[in-house]
Amino acid sequence: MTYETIQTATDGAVTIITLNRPKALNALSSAVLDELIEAFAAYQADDSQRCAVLTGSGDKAFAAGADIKEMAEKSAAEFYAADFFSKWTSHLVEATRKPWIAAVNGFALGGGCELAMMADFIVASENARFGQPEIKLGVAPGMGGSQRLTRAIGKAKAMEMCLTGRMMDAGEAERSGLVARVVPHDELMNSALKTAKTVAGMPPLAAMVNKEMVDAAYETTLSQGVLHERRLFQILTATEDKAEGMAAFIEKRDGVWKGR
Ligand code: CO8
Repeated sequence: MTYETIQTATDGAVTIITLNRPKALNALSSAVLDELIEAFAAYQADDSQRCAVLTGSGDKAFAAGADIKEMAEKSAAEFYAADFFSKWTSHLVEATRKPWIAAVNGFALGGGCELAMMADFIVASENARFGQPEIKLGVAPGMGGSQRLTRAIGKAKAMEMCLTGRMMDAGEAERSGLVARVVPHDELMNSALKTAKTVAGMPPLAAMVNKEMVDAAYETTLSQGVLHERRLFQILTATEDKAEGMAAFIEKRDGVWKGR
């Protein structure tokens, strides 16, 4: 598949998706969204692919936000009629049940920060900068930033960032719980790929279930979440991969996963 605004590649069982508008700091236009939807659907549908990494091209940005030039002329009626921004959540978050990692290589601002937060976790280069500067444009986050940022780093910092538009550097993002790990800039893709290959080497149904369980913690009460976890755990015990995983442990060998 050939794309105009993104690139895709595979490395074994890992799909690499690269936002590819470096001159516009990988701003997220409608064309980018349409292509990302296709790329993520292809990843989800391909049984040979077990983890994905999303990153930005160029040295400067993961994505500097939704495309301001595209949005500047749109009316409120157009935003509302199109339910603008809704497809990000429905396709990249809800429909993508397999794991994916954001490898943030530079600016992740506005929609760029929101897109990174849709990933299962973020690996950041030392150059990464996160922010929700929409207030400076007279607007506010629209792709989940006010909710996911607050859940990730707490009200005080999220409120400060949304109200001032200030950027958070990679070190602060790691200390605050926004990113899983910070690595030297030149090692970002190697490091993200290594992690993705570790995830891709896991039993695929168990990977999906683990993702679903952790995501449930965002949505529900503790007792409901613990019950949901226990039921999913019990269902997983019926898989061939569970029998294989436990046999492999006892026989001191690596498991061979079937995804069923
Ligand atoms: N949209 C479109 N183009 C962009 C964007 C963007 N979000 N960000 C950067 N660009 C373009 C610039 O216009 C410039 O293009 P050109 O060369 O044609 O002038 C090119 O990328 C390089 O950018 P800069 O020259 O600005 O590079 P600097 O190194 O000087 O600055 C910054 C880098 C600080 C990242 C700066 O580009 C910046 O502040 N960008 C915008 C960040 C931002 O505000 N993001 C939030 C966008 S809004 C959003 O995501 C949620 C929805 C908001 C709705 C708004 C409705 C009107």
